[in-house]
This record gives sequence, C-alpha cells and structure tokens, in this order.
Amino acid sequence: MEIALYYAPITCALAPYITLTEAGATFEARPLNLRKDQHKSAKYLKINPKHKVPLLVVDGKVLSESTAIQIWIARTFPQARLLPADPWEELKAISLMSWCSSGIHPFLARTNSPPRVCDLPGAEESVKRLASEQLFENYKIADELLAGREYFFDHFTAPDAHFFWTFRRGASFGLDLSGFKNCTAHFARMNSRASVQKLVAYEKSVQAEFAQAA
Ligand SMILES: N[C@@H](CCC(=O)N[C@@H](CS)C(=O)NCC(=O)O)C(=O)O
Repeated sequence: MEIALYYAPITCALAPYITLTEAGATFEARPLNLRKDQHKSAKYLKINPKHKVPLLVVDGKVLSESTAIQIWIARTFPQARLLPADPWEELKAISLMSWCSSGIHPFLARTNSPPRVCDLPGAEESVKRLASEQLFENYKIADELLAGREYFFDHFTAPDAHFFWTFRRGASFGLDLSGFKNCTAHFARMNSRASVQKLVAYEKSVQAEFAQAA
C-alpha cells in the first residue's frame, strides 16, 4: 500500500503526520509551501479543489478532511489503538475531532487571516479579538475535559493529536494560554512523544528547505 500525505508546516496536517507515525506506517510526506501558493497550483487543485491540507493519497485514491483521514489511519492500523475500542467512546473521539475541525479551527483561521472573513477597513483587530474570545471558550471546554487525565481517553488517541494542533496554533499567535493548565500539561505531554518530536524535526527541515528556496 502506498500512502502519501500532503502537508504544510504549522498547519493541521501535522496531526495525521503524528498519527501515521504513531501507527508505524510507511508514508511519504509531500510538503506544500502555502506562502508560494503551491496549494493553489493547477496540479494540486486537480486532486483537491478545496486547496487545503491535509490530503491523504492511498494507492492513488484521495481523501480530504482531517477527521476522515484520522479514521482511515485508525482503521488501517488497528494495533496503534488510535481510536477507543468501545463503540460509544469511538464516537466520542470522532465527535472531538469534528469539534477541532469545525468548532475550533475556523477561529484559528480567522486569527491567521482576518481579511478572509471581513475586509472592512480597520476590522482586523476586531476580528482577532472576537476569534480569540471563541478560542478561549473552546480551550476552557478542553481544559475541563482533560482535568485529571493524561489524554482525552485512557491512552493516546487521534483526538489528542488533533487538539494538540489547535492549542499549538493558538499559542503561535501569541495568545496567553497559560490559564489552561490541563491543556498546557497535555501540550507538554504531547511534545514529549517520539511521534511529535519526529514531526517537529520534519517541520524544521521543511521550513529550512522553503527558506533556502525563497
Ligand atoms: N476542514 C479541513 C480544514 C483544512 C484546512 O483549513 N487546512 C488549512 C491549513 S490548517 C489550509 O490548507 N489552508 C489553505 C487554504 O485555505 O487555502 C480539515 O479539517 O481538514
């Protein structure tokens, strides 16, 4: 089986990179330079008209959307236990990932690029402030879910990788997230995993490659 993951540094594509690594999968990461609009090239738009990462290609078949990608990885590598075994708990894990994608991610996107949602002159700060309020509301929910736990379930699962990305991205915008003690501890725990360290090293190498090509 040939697995390829279209990926870009800093983005949510790091979550499936982590879970593929946790699963011990052999895969090829295909980095795209978003700053150079490589995700909007005719070639990429042909396989993903949504011009987003992550995108998974398995033996030539294409799968978009983080949650679907995570479910595919979990099903394909069951020994990695990337989703809880109990059916109800599994659905709760899928619910958590859907929340990361549709409940948290949009506010990160607005913070990253306010003019994409409002191009009124002077609106930028207001968009960022409102987005960060929504982010804080969501991080508070995650903080409560993580109280007294190492991971969202009784061991590392795919939602941990997905949420890790949302928290990392929030922190990268300079938001003060130190009040979310359980999320902060989860973030540190995630950073200590070999899969995350591999991702971080890979991210650095891709960023260096992009900088050299600039
Ligand atoms: N709903 C998608 C969102 C993916 C997404 O928005 N990815 C961002 C990076 S974090 C992206 O590729 N942005 C490029 C663009 O919007 O053109 C998912 O959960 O996979």
